[in-house]
Amino acid sequence: MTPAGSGKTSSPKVLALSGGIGGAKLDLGLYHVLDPWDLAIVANTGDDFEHLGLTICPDLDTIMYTLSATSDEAKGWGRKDETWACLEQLKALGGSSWFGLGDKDLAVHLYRSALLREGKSLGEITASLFARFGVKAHVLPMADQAVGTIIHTRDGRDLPFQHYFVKERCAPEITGFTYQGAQTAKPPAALLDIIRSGDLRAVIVAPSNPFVSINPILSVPGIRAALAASNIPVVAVSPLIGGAAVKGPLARMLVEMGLPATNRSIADQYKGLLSGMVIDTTDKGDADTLQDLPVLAVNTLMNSLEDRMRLAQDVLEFADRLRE
Ligand code: FO1
Repeated sequence: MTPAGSGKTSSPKVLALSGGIGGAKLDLGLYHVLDPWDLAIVANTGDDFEHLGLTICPDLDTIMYTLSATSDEAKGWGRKDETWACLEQLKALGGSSWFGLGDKDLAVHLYRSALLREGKSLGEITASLFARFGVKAHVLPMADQAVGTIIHTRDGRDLPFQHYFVKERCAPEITGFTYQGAQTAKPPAALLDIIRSGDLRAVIVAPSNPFVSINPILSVPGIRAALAASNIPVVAVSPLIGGAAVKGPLARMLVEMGLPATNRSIADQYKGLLSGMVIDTTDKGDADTLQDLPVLAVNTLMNSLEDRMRLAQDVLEFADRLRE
């Protein structure tokens, strides 16, 4: 079985469920320790939005820039060596400039949006973009249809994710999430083929935010069920270290939702799905609260490429042991 749009003849061996910045770090480690075509990534598109007439897919783009070594590593999103002439001109005109669109990045949004208007699917466009960036892995959006993460706030508003995250800098207190459009979205056929191929060695839930990166993927009908029905080890890497997120509002979100900022809370988000969990050495003691799950405690902080590769290798070996 060959996933549509790829240049590869055999089925992937590892599937990662991934959000943007933190997820992409582990994706890169996996990309380097595996034959790249053995890696498939299903990316969150719940952060996607329409802005200035363009369709923006931040997590897909973050993964694409990261795997093609064209990302701004300091920010974790956008392109390296970026210029901002268009945004500056837009600002001078009094246009909307709260979302940081660099000139190089804009080319991707223009390309994608034009092809969507011509009737191409997001999956087809994604395959074409990743190929043009020279990425040799199968990267699939979680659905071709729009599924938008909506943040419900204590002050009674329903904010699209980027409005909460970038425009309001995660300030509003949250009370819950809705994945708008999920009920009618369809899982990509290529993804179900990969899960059912019998060729997968492991499914890895990247250290992304469960509420706004992984649960949106699992909200697409059929994806969670296909994973739960398979006998492939599913291993989650916790995005928390010592009760704090490496980046982003996860710890605050947990507290605002009335949940402790612990690895137990992360595991609970993936109930019925996990074969094991990888936590940071700092949190070794949490194994007591995760007695229903095999746990691997290793260094999960990924500062360098070596860290990303080492963690990827640790996670794969852990999954192999769970399979035995
Ligand atoms: N994050 C910000 O904090 N500010 C921005 O202005 C911003 C612009 C942006 C443009 C393109 C893109 O692909 C990502 C961008 N991000 C920005 C990151 C993005 O909001 C988040 O990384 C994800 O949606 C969360 O995973």
